[in-house]
Amino acid sequence: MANPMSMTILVVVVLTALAAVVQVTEAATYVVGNTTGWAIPSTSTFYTTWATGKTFSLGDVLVFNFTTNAHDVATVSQTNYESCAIANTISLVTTGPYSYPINTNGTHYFICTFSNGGHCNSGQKLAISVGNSTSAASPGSPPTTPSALSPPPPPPPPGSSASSLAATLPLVFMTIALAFFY
Ligand SMILES: *[C@@H]1O[C@H](CO)[C@@H](O)[C@H](O)[C@H]1NC(C)=O
Ligand SMILES: *[C@@H]1O[C@H](CO)[C@@H](O)[C@H](O)[C@H]1NC(C)=O
Ligand SMILES: *[C@@H]1O[C@H](CO)[C@@H](O)[C@H](O)[C@H]1NC(C)=O
Ligand SMILES: *[C@@H]1O[C@H](CO)[C@@H](O)[C@H](O)[C@H]1NC(C)=O
Ligand SMILES: [Cu+2]
Repeated sequence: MANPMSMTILVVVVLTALAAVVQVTEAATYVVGNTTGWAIPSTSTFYTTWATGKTFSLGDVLVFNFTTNAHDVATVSQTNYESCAIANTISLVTTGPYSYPINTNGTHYFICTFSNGGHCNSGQKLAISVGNSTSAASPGSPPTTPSALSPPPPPPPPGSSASSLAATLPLVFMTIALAFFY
């Protein structure tokens, strides 16, 4: 039978491993544009620059900080994002500030529809890429349409937290084994 000291070590190791998993999956909150908020920026590339170098993940939150009736936030297609077309928005939020939860991988496109797209044309537009299995590729790369002859795609991988936990389990069992030997 394992002695109390071994059991104590075991508990500490397990708790440390679980804490590491929790830390990895912690969500982040981003204030779009930092202190500029969601507004007509001083340069048309402002929000592109803001997003550069940031890694957005599922569960993160984007805060669009704007004054109601001065701006809005529309989620749009890539085509509408590029042309600042304000018809056929996917969603439209007119009350600020607005917290947008990132729920899907892929590229998310946002514009302000004010002035018939004038704010967007002045640079009030944002595109962010989430995850890796996305259409985030640069414009010009061919779309990946599945061929009728190719086999069906594999099932989606399990959630990241579940796989992290699964990766931790062998470590836990190894620790239990060691605790009994020493
Ligand atoms: C924006 O805020 C983030 C933290 O929220 C900070 O790391 C970054 O340096 C800020 N960028 C600018 C240009 O202030
Ligand atoms: C939103 O903008 C207002 C006015 O500029 C500012 O006082 C507030 O701190 C901002 N909120 C966030 C979350 O950055
Ligand atoms: C989203 O992308 C991340 C990073 O590549 C990946 O680990 C995760 O499995 C993806 N989730 C979904 C639901 O596609
Ligand atoms: C996405 O990332 C995960 C883990 O990093 C990897 O297993 C998966 O193959 C990637 N998917 C694509 C389409 O690159
Ligand atoms: Cu605006």
